[in-house]
Amino acid sequence: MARRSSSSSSSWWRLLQPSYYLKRPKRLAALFIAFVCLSFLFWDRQTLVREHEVELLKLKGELHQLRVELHDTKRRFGESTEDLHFEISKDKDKEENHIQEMDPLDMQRREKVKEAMIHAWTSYEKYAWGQDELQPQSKSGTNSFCGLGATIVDSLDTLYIMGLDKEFQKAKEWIAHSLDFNKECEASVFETTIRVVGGLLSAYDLSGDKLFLGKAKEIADRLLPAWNTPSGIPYNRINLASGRAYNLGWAGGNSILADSGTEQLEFIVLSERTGDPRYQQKVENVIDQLAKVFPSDGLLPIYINPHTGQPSHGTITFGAMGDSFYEYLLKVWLHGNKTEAVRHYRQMWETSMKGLLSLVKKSTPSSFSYICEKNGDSLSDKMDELACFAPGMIALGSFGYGPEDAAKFMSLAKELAWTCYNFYQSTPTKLAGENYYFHGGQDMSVGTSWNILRPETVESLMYLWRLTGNKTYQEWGWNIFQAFEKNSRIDSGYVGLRDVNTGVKDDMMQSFFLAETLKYLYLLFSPPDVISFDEWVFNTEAHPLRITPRLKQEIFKSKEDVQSETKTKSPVRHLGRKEGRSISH
Ligand code: DMJ
Repeated sequence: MARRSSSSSSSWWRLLQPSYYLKRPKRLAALFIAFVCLSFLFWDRQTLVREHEVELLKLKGELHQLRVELHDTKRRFGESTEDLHFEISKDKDKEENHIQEMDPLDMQRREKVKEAMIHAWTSYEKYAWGQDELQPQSKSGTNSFCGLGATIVDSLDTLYIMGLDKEFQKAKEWIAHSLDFNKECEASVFETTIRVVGGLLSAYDLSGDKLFLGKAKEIADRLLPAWNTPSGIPYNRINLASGRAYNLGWAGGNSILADSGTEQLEFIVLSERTGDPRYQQKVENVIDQLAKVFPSDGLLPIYINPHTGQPSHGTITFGAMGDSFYEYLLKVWLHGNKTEAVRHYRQMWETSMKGLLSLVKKSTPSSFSYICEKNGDSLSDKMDELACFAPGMIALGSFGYGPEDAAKFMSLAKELAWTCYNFYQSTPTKLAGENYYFHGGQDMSVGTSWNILRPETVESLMYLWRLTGNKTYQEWGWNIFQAFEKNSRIDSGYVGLRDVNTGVKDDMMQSFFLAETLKYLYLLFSPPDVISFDEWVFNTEAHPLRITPRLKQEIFKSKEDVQSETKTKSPVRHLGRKEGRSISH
């Protein structure tokens, strides 16, 4: 018996030896026929699967179309369409992932990013559930945002967009039963708005679940007293339980520009979704006050006096403490559908862009464009990685200009993105430091050398890829992702680096890594229709908020405004991937 089985296995083995077929035409022919038959069987099966997939997609498309028609019919007959509206958008966003013909390489990369999100999320779930952030090396949690479960709230929309439904449901349950805002704790108005209010509103806009809207309103109500200052420029800290608001001593009692000018998007959306105008009024008043003191170059120092509303002292910068004020001027305009009601935001943004041009210099010897900071009258050759959101913002805003300016700004956006990418490429770990100095003849050199998993550069790459169609930006993003995988991934999550030169790790997984860095990377490898720029605007923490149809917006406008309203320039045009041009870098 044993001999028979060993002789039969040796005869099978002979079939695999080339010598078995040498000078034996019949055996060769049999082999060839077997090969053709197997290939046919395989091909046939693949074709069947593909045909089924196409059929399925067609049916889903038809279903979607029927829902849209039902939605229109209901609207025409004056019935509520709210539930249906969200049903449609949910299905649409999910299906678009599949409907688009995805490049297999993009698909593979997107899966890797999704896997990174699962790793980050499950690590947080295991070691820090319910706390603000995970400390992966200590395998414990820490509360830097008053214990509001910042990682959970910040991750909601990323989980939703990636289709991680089970995880999204668990996060939702926690928000329903354990998220408590009544905390005797000093919170940052800015951080709480962009992460918590923004995260909850985005989850509401994506899922339609009213739980999120209710919670967003609850925390925003606790933040509102911060705007009760003589000028209406908010205090930047607030006690969540008592509502006592104040500014920090190190800022000399001043309010910080970015902290005061980065609540507009979230609070306007909250007013629109709830029908309560108070939130919108508070934050729009801030812009009205700043418009009164806005300089001709549109550049404000980082400190503003909340009593007088006057710019105080401090650096002018597109980096820390200045950055998102400029970002929101553009984004409120986009979110308001570029209508007359929000025209002044665009005007202020364009003025600031003139100012930005006056800060741009080129390094030697390699001609990297960079954005200087300004102290008094002198420029300092320093740029934060935080300012690397600017290439994306400039590219996004370039479409509102006439052709000549649009080309000029788009080309500046590309140059700055190249610089930011080189912030990463120029270090031994291929991860960027916190800021860079430019010295004559030496191009860039790292200043503060930590990396805390920040998103700004991949954010800009996502915008540039979508707006130019150039796949080079995807390659750059992929290289950055791989550097995170190599240096920052450990068994219990992702950590930052204390030093990008040595690779020494820190002990913190920032919530914006899940909210922003991984989301922007995921979208970098997704079809541009997934959270399309035509329908969504990202807040500064990467939470997409739905662009509001004009009719709803008019609730808060005066009659005169509505009458004089005209649509401004043509909508942003998003290039298809094939339309992209090659870039010289
Ligand atoms: C985020 O909280 C936001 O992007 C903010 O605008 C700037 N800082 C971090 C990410 O670096």
